[in-house]
Formats: sequence, structure tokens, C-alpha cells
Amino acid sequence: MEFLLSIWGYFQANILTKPAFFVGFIVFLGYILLRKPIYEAFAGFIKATVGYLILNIAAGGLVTTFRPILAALKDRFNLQAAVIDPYFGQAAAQAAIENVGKSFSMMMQVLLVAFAFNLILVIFRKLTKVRTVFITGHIMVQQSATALWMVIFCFPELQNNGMVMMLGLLLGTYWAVSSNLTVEATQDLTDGGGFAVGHQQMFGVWLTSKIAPKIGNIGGKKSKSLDEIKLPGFLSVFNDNVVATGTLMLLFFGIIMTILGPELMATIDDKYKVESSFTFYILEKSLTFSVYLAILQLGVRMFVSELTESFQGISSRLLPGSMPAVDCAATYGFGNPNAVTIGFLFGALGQFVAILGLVVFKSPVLIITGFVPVFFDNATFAVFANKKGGLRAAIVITFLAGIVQVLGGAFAASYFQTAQFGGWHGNFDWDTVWPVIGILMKNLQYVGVGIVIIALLAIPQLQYFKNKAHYFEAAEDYDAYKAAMNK
Ligand code: ASC
Repeated sequence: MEFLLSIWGYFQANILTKPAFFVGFIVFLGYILLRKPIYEAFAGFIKATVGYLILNIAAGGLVTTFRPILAALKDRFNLQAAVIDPYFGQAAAQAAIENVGKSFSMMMQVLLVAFAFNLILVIFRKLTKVRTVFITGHIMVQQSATALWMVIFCFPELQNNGMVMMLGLLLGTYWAVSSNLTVEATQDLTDGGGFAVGHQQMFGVWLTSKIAPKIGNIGGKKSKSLDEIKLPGFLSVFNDNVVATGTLMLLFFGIIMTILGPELMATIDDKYKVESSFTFYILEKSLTFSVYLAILQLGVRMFVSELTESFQGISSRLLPGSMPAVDCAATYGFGNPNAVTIGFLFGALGQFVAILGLVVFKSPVLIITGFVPVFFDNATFAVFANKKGGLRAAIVITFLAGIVQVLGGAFAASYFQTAQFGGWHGNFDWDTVWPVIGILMKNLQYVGVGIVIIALLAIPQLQYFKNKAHYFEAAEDYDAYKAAMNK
């Protein structure tokens, strides 16, 4: 048992929580299963891993550059507020767990049970109808932290082993079922890219894919897709994605950094010295956004094309009809690049309106916009919404999502008592689905956990029931699925 746990420890530390390698090895294995020569499998491993590392650099750059800027609003206005962001959420959860004298080290076993349970659900997919394996490791770690605190909060008496088993089953079910919900929409967006979304807003992606067509076609008035919009006259410079994003981010972060002021900026960014020009500092910082977005798309294209081809090996020989569920940013390489920017801006607008509402109505918990949810969730929603319902859907849905993120986040930070530790997870599913799960667990205890797991497991059954003939085809053979759906 010790030996097995140490193998798991190694796998977890070096591969599972490093999706770049995990994806690389999956690509390698996929090519081998497709009986490609070993050197081609090797080449695939390198390209997929490098592609994912590029994506990491870009996503990490965005997060480390822009997260402190938004979070600094809290200091600027001397607020007692919870930041809705998974990094703050993870830190708050950890602090809360240690505050009640429990150990954070249960995480390793929780991850093992949850990941294994996800795999089991896929292996028995004929029965369970689950098609996706969640492989976005750093997200799995963040979610385990928040969920561990929720379970400790709801079951303070539970012993560690019981905690690990219960949480493992709960998380594994959530990973499997929620990512499975995104299969059809993601395949449609990527024209059979061969992956699903395994991140923090899968219920939101599903919801978007259902309501975007309706919003995009209100009263028979069809919204234009971003791809069809060609701005006239001098505005035509904004048809270029780099110009559009650069200008909008300059406005957005320019205003925020001006509000923060040079002294505060110098304390959160040691590269800035108060003596140097604040104007050019703002210019450079803001335009970095476009830089990272461009890098991100390059990385996505690289690993997705390898994954698409090689995963056929896995889905034809090892786990038929299955797919990997990866980072939401993988979708940004598809659809209109300006969708990402639109989603961020209208999501932020929705969040700001909701925060103003909290202030006006004297909410006991105040919220500060966190960069990860406001950007990555809403950019993802906008990409899907634009595809299914055009610009109107992208704007309306992300604005509403921003409001939901703040109100749901404020509720959760207060209910689960992490506000006093400075944050809440804050991504869409964690402002909607998870608070409901938590309320059920707190009030109905084990019955609540049972209800949650059964309700989650019923979701793929319902999906299957609606499209029995082609449900597995959507993952297994997209061209056949598309042909059948177009009929
Ligand atoms: C998250 C998180 C990140 C980003 C990244 C987006 O939720 O923790 O670092 O989103 O995964 O690509």
C-alpha cells in the first residue's frame, strides 16, 4: 500500500498536476495505439507538451500581471472584501482548514480517489454515459482545496478516511459529469477538435450553449456573429484583433491603474519605480494583454492539433468514445479572437454593477473582482455564445454571468465563512452549483451528499436519453455525428 501510494505521489506531483506532461504522454500513447512509428509519437509528445507549456506561460502571465491590479482595488479603498478568484479561494480554504485544526495533506488521497472514480465512470460508460476524463491538474488541486473545506465545514466530526472517500466520490463525479456536459458544444465550436472543457465553468458553458441561440434570435431578429461584423471608416482599424484588444485593455486597465495611482502600483509591481513615467508604464502593462493573448492562441493551436489526431488512438482502442477535458483556454484558439475580449469586458461590467449593488444594499460581505473568473470564465462563455448566438448573446450572457459571479460568490464567501480569510473560489460553477451542493450537505448531511451524487449522475443519463442514437458518436466520430445532426 505504501509502495502504491508513493507511485501515486510521484505521478501526481510530476504528471497529473502538470497538464503539459499529462497531455504530452496522452498524445504519445495515442500515437502508439494508432501504430505510428515511435519517432512520430515522440514528435507528438514534444509538440503537445511545448504547446501546453506555451499556453501555461500565456495564462500564467495574464494571471500574474492582471490579478494583483484588480485585487489592489481592495487596498486603494481600504475595503474589507473577499476576492472572488481561485488562487485567493485556495488560500482562504487552506487558512480555514488549518484554523479548525485539520491538515491540508489529505489532498493527495482526495485527488487519487476523485481521479480514479472519474476513470471508472468512463470505463463503465455504457452504464454511466460519461465520456470525459478531466485532466486539468492545477484546477483539480484548486477545486480539491475548496471542496475539502466545504466538507470539513459541513461534517466537522468526520474522520479523515471518511472525508477522503466522500470528497473523492463527490469531486470525481463532478469532474466527470460537468466536463461531459460540454462535449457537444465544444465539438461544435472546434468542428471536432476532440476535447471537452475541464475547468471551472462547465455548467456555465452548457447553459450558454442552450440560451445563446435564443438570445441571438430574439423576436426573429438574428444577431450578427463577430465574424460578420466589419466596422466601417476609421473604426475599421478595430477589425484587427490586436488593435481592438490592445485599445480596449488600455482603456480598461488604464482607468484602473490611474485610480490605483503610481505609489500603490509601485508596491504591487517591483518592476515599476515611481520615478519612471507612469503613462508609459500603463501603456506597456495594458498592451501586454494582447501579447499574452497572441501567445496563448499559438500554444493552443499546437497542442490541440496533436491531441485531436492522437486521441483517436485512445478512443478507438483503450477507452472507446471517450475524450480528454482540458483547460478552457483551449477554446480561445477557435472562433473569433475578439470574443475573448468582449467576454472579459462585459463580464467585468456585470461584476462592477453587482458590486455596486452590494454596496448600495449594504451587504455584510463585499466582493472584489478576481481576474481569473472575470477573464477566463467570461471569455469562454463569449466564445461559445458568439458561435451559437452572435455578438448579442456574447454580450448579454457575459454581463449576466458577471452579476451571478458576484452575487453567488458573496453568498458563498459568507455561508462557508471564507470571507474572513479574504476570498472565495469565484469561478462560475463555484458561485452556482457548488453553493447548492454545500447547502444540501450542510442541511441534510449524508442524505444531502447522496442526493447530490445521484442528481449529478442522472445528468449524463438525461443527455443520453435525448439523443440515444448519436450520443457516443459526438465524442467518437464527430463527422458522422455532424452529418446525422444536420439531417
Ligand atoms: C484558472 C486558473 C488558472 C487559469 C488558467 C486558464 O482557473 O487557476 O491559472 O484559470 O487555467 O488558462
